[in-house]
Amino acid sequence: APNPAADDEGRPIGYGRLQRKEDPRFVRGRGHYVDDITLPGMLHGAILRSPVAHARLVSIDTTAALAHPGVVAVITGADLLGLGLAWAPTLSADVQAVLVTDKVRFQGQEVAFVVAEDRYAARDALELIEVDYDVLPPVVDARKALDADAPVVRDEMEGRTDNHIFDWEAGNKAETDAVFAAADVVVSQEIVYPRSHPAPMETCGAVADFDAVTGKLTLYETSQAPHAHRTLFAMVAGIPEHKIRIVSPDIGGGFGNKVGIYPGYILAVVGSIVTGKPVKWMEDRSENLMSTSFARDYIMQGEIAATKDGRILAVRTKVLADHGAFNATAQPTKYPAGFFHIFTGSYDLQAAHCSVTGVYTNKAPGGVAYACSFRVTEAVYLVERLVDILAAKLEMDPAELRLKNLIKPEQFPYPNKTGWEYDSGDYERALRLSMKMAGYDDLRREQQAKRDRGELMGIGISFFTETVGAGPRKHMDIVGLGMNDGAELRVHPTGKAVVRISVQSQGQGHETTFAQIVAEEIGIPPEDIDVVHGDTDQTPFGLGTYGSRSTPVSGAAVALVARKVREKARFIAAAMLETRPEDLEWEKGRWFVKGDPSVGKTIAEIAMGAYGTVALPEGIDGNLDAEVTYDPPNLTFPFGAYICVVDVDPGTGHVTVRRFVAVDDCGTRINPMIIEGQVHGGLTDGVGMALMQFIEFDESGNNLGGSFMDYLIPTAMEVPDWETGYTVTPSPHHPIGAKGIGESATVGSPPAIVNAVVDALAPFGITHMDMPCTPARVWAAIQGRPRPP
Ligand code: PCD
Repeated sequence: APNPAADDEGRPIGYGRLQRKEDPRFVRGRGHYVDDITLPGMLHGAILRSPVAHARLVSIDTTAALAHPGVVAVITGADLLGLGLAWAPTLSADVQAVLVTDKVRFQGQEVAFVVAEDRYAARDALELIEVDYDVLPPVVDARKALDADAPVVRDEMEGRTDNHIFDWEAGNKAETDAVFAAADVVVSQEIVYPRSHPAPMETCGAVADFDAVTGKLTLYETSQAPHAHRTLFAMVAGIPEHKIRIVSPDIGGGFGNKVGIYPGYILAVVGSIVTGKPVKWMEDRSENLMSTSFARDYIMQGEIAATKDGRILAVRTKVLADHGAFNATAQPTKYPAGFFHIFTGSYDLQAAHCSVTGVYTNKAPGGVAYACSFRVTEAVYLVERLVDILAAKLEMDPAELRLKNLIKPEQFPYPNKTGWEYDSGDYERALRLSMKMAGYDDLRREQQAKRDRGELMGIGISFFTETVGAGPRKHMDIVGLGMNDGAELRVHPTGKAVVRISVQSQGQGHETTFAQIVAEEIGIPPEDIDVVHGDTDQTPFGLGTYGSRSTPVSGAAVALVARKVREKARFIAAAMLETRPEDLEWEKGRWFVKGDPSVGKTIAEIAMGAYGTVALPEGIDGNLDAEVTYDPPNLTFPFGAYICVVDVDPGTGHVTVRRFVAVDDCGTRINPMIIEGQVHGGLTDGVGMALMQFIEFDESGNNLGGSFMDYLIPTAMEVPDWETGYTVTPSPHHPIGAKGIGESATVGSPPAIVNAVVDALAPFGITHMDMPCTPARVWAAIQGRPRPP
């Protein structure tokens, strides 16, 4: 079979740049999303949301809404209290109000649910619900959340008198403080990673269909983790788990936004139980931006210590984490700040320490890992900004400073100072390649020439290490569920195969890449392998797609299940050839007799044999199927070197990203075309975060980013032609050596862009600027400062 990627793209895996199998249906408009689902007799739900951020609920009158033509039911918090469903557990051992019972805690919070014959009637009836709010002063600024006089957001919790959620730390404080005390140079900076939102193209929604006769609930929902949702629904709603089927059909982007269980999903289920009909709920864009999981919102006080000749010794940081009104952040149980403790970055340090304090505020709940494996994004941004600030202080070139401090290839597996073991890396090679691709020295010369003319050009570097593939059951779980994944492979009699996987694609192309993994392992062409996912009745249990874990965990499961089938095929082939299994040798797609290659059986022949009449050896049953559940021994640590070139207009403060070079290393590359697409998407996202998008609130707690007029997302107009490169450093513990790639570029690009903007403004004496670097902020930053000579 053709393998166009074989020679120049690292180790070839299953047909390289294969066109995506899912695209024929997407480009023809034949995708099937939640909102495309219409069931007989289906009703429509709509949510009434609070216009204020903090208020006591005095009364709620639904009489007029109920009388509105087409309205079938109106559900309030009081109704849910009666059903024991007013509060639902979050993914972080907190609870969240499904509908307000006592107090509104953020603007846009769910207050009532209308079920009607069509979506227009449901929406119209919302206007007829009369709610009396007793408005309270909100706490909006996390810095004020722990003040003695701050309003207490969660006063419904027994004995609670403040907004403190957790304190968490990693690393060794005493050791770190000692290194800092003895260091020649220390720089410190408050660095804010502002609140942002994943804003997937498709908003969240669900169709709930509860069959009162069979007692079975079928729930179609926009979910990145259908199996985990099934278990949680069983626990929350008391429906037996085997009576719940979750279907996550085509999903129009997840980016972390579809990991959690939102009140809307639960309300659709309640609506279906109450009315006895299927109920659809689909949120609109503003609802998505205002009420579903936000990301980031970390205020980080960071410090870095070094010798005067630029040897980095230690980093430390204190973080204030704003979790909004309910702690609904999706992180492995042991890590309330996710994988933030990889803030030691890609450098060989003597010591490190971080402490994170989480607080409640009157803002939407969440703290989701938006295109980020559990807070890696914040961690990478922190250290990469600090390294640049240190470079400025030492008057060293930021590339040179990095090259001097990167972990060396021979140091892997590298135990960092906060408990991670980096699996593999060759950092200097990646950074040198990015510098070569960018023409780094020429860029610096160009910059100098422009500075001499008073023009503002900036070059920004970031070097990042991610930690993806959560995760080993000895280290992590989400709500008690170990983060493992199952895979089942069936080869039919005619040699065509179906692989059932536990993860759920939201656009990443799993139907293609997972078929490629199987193809590589057993030699059936990818077009003959169907990948089934997103339906809990049809797939093995697993924790879902986020944190770039599909390839590291589920991809490994798929490689191993294919190897299991291959091994079984050896026994069947031996029976067919009347020889011993140990006398057979494998070549892609075929077992043959050692020393006599002309005598053998292809996988298709073996499949037919398995289902045929040949006598099978003891312990081998008559099929060519296998299943596995994979527990990864470690996470994978992809890395990359990014270089960004910007021009800044001093008159308007406008930043143009002129060039962007991205060198990524995700170990063995399955489909280079898909990888490039993943990187392009992530880089574009990074431009959004660095330059334009953030969810801001006014002092009353009004969300100022509740539409795409205010929450700006980048388009093709704002981004350059991406220049991508790669190195291949396989993961030593992954069956095919692959690491994740899906989030690398969102993690690595914001610091490169901000470093470039700050570098452009360096002649003004500017050493730091918080994201997003909007024209207004950039312009304001240079006002009143002497113009560069
Ligand atoms: N790959 C290859 N090779 C390698 C790796 C990888 O080929 N080495 C590929 C695979 O297979 C797939 C992709 O690539 O297909 C990706 O992968 P990964 O890395 O594993 O990842 P996943 O898991 O699959 O996915 C996830 C991610 C995330 S996480 C995110 S955000 C984002 C990304 O993904 N999202 C999205 N990307 C994307 N894309 C699209 N289209 N859409 C979406 O939504 Mo989170 O946590 O959720 O926040």
